[in-house]
Amino acid sequence: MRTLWLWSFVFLLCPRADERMSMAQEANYDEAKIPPYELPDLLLTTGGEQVTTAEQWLKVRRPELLRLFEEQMFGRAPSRPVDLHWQITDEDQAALAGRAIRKQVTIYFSKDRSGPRMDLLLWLPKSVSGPVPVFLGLNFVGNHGTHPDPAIRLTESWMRDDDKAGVVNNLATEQSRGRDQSSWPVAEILARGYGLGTIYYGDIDPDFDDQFQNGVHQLYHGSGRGGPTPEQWGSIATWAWGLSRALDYLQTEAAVDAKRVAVVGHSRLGKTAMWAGAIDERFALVISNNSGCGGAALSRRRIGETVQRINTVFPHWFCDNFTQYNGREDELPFDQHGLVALVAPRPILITSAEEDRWADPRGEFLSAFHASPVYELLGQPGIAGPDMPPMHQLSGGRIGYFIRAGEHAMTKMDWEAYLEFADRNLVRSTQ
Ligand code: GTR
Repeated sequence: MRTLWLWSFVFLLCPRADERMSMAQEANYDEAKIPPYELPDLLLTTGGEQVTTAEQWLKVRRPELLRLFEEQMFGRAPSRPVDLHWQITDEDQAALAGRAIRKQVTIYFSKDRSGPRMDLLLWLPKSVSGPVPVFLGLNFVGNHGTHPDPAIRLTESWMRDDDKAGVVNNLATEQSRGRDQSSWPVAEILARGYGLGTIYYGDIDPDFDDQFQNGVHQLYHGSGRGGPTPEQWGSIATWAWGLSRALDYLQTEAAVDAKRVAVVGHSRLGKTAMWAGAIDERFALVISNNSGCGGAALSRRRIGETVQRINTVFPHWFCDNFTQYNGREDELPFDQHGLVALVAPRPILITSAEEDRWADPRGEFLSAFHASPVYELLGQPGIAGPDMPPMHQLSGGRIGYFIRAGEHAMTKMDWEAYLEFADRNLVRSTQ
């Protein structure tokens, strides 16, 4: 089912029929056909120096690796705009039959309120007093698509047409309210004492290749100013930038413990959550769900989606420099275990789905395993061995791993793992 969906999507986006066919034939799912590869040593600097202390990792190797990921893969994003500001447009102290506080906050990226902006939907538990830890994640469907509550504003941003789901002329309609509520079990999250913040990713940057003219890119490119240079932000870095701007707001929200914000995402937004957590150390915990190629999966395994395939079908996701590695994974100065390691010593949870072979569950697990030496250097337990754990069992230490049966999706069962991992790792600070 997912494969069918995926290929119809590819066929729509990909320009030439012969190219499409060759990519379909290219995808490998056979472990025996993985070419031999060697992962770059995380504890070796580009200058050939061995990293043996936590200080060396934090002061030398981490900044170097972060810069490589930035310049060669995701692209550099601007800093916080000076005129960033927000307005609370809705606050209900007795939402969900009195169990929740619901807030809606419009975050403006410039002074001009008719310019680019994003809407944050924030749920806080009523049962807990004092600042609460919060999960923060982008959604695919508009905030109104994450929950049936009629008070949630319908997004006005561009959306991919989908008649059945109630998206017509690239705009959401009432019919799309709550259409993806299974990905966002709000009641369970609140009952466990956590808040949840979510934003439609298309508010920040609509997900199609428009040469960086729309969304927040309007403020930086276009109108004769030229698109991003080869090492400047692609869409994933842009969405991650939006998550940081949401955190800027959350830091001012008294009901939120901004030192305990977990950034979470599924699929392309799982890649985004990882990059957001790597680049912005204010995120206390990172959760990557089915993030696959460009997320948790090791690129050198070339199982399912490859670097060439992702850069061809989604040319706007990464910075232009990343196309140099199409079909040349061995020349990458890093692999995705490095992205996991950039989160260290903060906790990170990688979750996979058994049937999601396109995202290479084993490659996602191996990234977590191969990032472990960095965690251990920093005095934190990683993943103990190279064998995948049994299904439905949260394993690991400060790097967690969880695999469930089923397809590519973010489900209630995944959320149970997130909540358990957060309970173990997102401990209230003593100050
Ligand atoms: C697929 C893409 C994956 C993944 C997925 C998603 O088409 O190949 O990398 O990100 O989309 O975001 O649903």
